[in-house]
Parts: sequence; structure tokens; C-alpha cells
Amino acid sequence: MAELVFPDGFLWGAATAAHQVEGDNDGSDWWDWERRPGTPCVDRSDLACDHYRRYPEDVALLASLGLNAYRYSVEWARVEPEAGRFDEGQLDHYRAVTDAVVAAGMTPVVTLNHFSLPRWAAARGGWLWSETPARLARYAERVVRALGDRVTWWCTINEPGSVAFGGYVGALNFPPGRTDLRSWERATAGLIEGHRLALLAVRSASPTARAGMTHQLLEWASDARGRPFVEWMRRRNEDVFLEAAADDDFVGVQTYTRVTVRFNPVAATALRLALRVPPLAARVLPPVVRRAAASPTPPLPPGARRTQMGYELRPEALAATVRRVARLLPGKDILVTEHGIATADDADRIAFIDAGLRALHAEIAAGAPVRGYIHWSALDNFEWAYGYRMQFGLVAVDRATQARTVRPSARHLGAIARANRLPDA
Ligand code: IFM
Repeated sequence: MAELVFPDGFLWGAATAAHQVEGDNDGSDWWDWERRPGTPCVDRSDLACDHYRRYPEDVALLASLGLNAYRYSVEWARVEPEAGRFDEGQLDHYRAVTDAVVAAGMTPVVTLNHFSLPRWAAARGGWLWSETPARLARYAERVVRALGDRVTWWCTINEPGSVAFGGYVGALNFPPGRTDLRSWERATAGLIEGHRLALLAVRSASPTARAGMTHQLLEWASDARGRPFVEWMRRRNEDVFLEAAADDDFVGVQTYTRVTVRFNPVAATALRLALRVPPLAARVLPPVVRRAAASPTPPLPPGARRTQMGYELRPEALAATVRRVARLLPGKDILVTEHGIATADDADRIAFIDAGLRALHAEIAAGAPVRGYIHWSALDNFEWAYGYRMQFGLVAVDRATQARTVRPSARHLGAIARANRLPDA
């Protein structure tokens, strides 16, 4: 296969999120969720990767690999530990992290809200509380005022679709553990409003900012019987948020897999009916949605392999989602803010990166305005309800000693980044 050259100025990075790597994020809803009786979480985040203290070493390591971008998040629960009380010491901390990223020659890509909420916001209903959007915006403004002279790329809310789907219809074992369609709809509206207000806040605090949401997008496949359900799910999980991104500076694309939906004739008829009759939908659909989202995902196409998450191993799914975004939002900049694989075999990760990048390059060649590729994740970390068993990291982390071990895939991605090209296969 021919060598593939990426556009000048392409961002090559790795990503983390505060709750998953920092450790001791004890003012957040996730901290409580991990500890509640009957929690679905298999582990507690506890010290995580101790990245809160070890960030200088981690940032230096990522830069030494050849990456030119680092995506990380600021933790709302730390910056605003009580409603309306902002902790300047925490803002100083994130300023120091950002200084380290910039001094190492990397572009910071900063997420303002990556899943976790402060305990005080969660106690009032999380994304069902009418004030959460405005509170997010006020916090966002403080953060952007503190870091905005160093940061251009801002992600307001990470995967709003996963937050609503995961926590409000019960699909991903996220807090607050609601399981009904109405909560799902209300949380979705809250997240969209939160993004809208946060975007305004970011822009008012930093006129040079480039802001957007990061979207969890799937490649969907179905037979004719599964199509109405796929369209219904995709509309709620993806399209409503992409429509809300019309005014954004970029769209963050995060793709992990393809989901294939098939129904037998009886189930397909029942579902079509339920989709038309709202009271029936309210009863029938939440469990169907939860089953569709369960891991492992439903039966795979013949010959397909699964990742540790139970997903179909399908790096090329990224091309399908980038193509769709480019079609729905023509001309809008696209930044791949996550793409990755949970695997115990690092050779699989290398092959995943290469196949994903080849597929992505074809979309760029076809005109998609893709500005960068950020891999999930820099480090093995706390994979939410799945805990520490999932190995997403370019760098392994020893849970007992916190020692970092650079995997070959990290050097592989770093070499691609340095060359700005994918060599001959
Ligand atoms: O770990 C998560 C991340 O927090 C959001 N996107 C998907 C990743 C892997 O499941």
C-alpha cells in the first residue's frame, strides 16, 4: 500500500479525561456512584493513574514520543467544589498542566466536562436540573479566563449522547441511574442547552477559541427490519447533538466500532408499533435500548473479532462516521478526538491505528476537512463501570507501582506523527 501523507499542521495526539486518570476525584458524582450499594462499577477509581501529581512526567513522555497534541479535561468538581465557590488553587493546577503541555511543544485540546459532575449538581438532578446548563457555562467561563491565553481548542461537553443514554435511560451504567425515556429526553435537552451556553461563555472569554462538542458516533449496520430502530436510535444518540453543533467551530468525532442491528419478524413488528405509540414506546423501548447497548454487543458479522469491551474490532468505522459528519455539516472542521481499542495485544492496537488512519486518509483525500487524529488513550485508565480491566493505553500503567511502560504502539503512533505520514504497508 502506498505511503499516505497527512495535511500540513495536522494534530497528532493522545487523550485522557480527568476522572479516569487523575485520582482522588472525591467531589464528583462518579466517586459516589462507584461507592453506592449495588454499584454497577467493577472497580473504584481511587488513585487512578495519579496523573494529578504525575502530569509532568506523563506530558514529557507523550511529547518525547513525537506527538504534537494532548487532549485532557479540567475537572468541574475540583474547580467548583461547592456551588458558586471557585477554587483558584485548582485553576492554578490546570494552568500548570497547560503550561507543561505548551512548554513540551504540544497543542492543548481541553475538555471542560468529561462525564463527571460536581456532587452538588448531581444532588440536584444532574442534567435534569434546570440550572445545570447555566452553571456549566459559568464554570466554563472561569476556566477559559484562566487558561485561554494558552489554549485554542476547547471541547465543551464530551459525548453528550453517551451521558444522556448512559445515565438517564440506563444503557451504560452511568450515574444517576435513571431508566426512562422522559429522563433521557430531558437530559438530552439539558446537555444541548449546556453546550449552547458553554459555547457562548468560551467565546466571550476567548475570542480566538475554537470550540465544539466531542461526539460518540457509531458506524451502524442493519437489515431492513432493523432500520427503523437504527434510525430512531441514531437520531436520539447522534443527530440531535450534531444538529446542535451547527454553529460550532469544529466537530469532535469519537468512534470505536460498528453496531449491527437485526430483529426477527415478530420483534420488528412490535418495535415498529412501539415507535408509533408513545405510551407503548415508554414501556417497551428502554429495555430494548439497554439490550442494544449491552456489552458484548449483539452477534457480530461472520469472521469479525471482538475487543476487550465486547465491541466489533473495526477501526474503519471511523471513516463511516467522518463521512457522515462531512455530509451533514459540510465544510465544518472535524477533529478526531478519540479512536482506540481495548486490547491485551499491542500488535492489535498497531494494526487498529494503521487501518483507522488509512480509512481516515481516504476521507481526507475525498475532501473531509479533518484537522487531526487524537488516540484514546494515552494511558491505561479507569474505564468507568468497566474499571481497570480495559487496556486502552498507548502507555501501560502498573496499578501497584504506578510505573509507566511505553508500548510499541505508542512509538508507532509517535513515528507517524513525526513524519506526518503513514509509511508503506
Ligand atoms: O473511556 C471512554 C472515554 O471516557 C469516552 N469515550 C470512550 C472511551 C472508551 O470507552
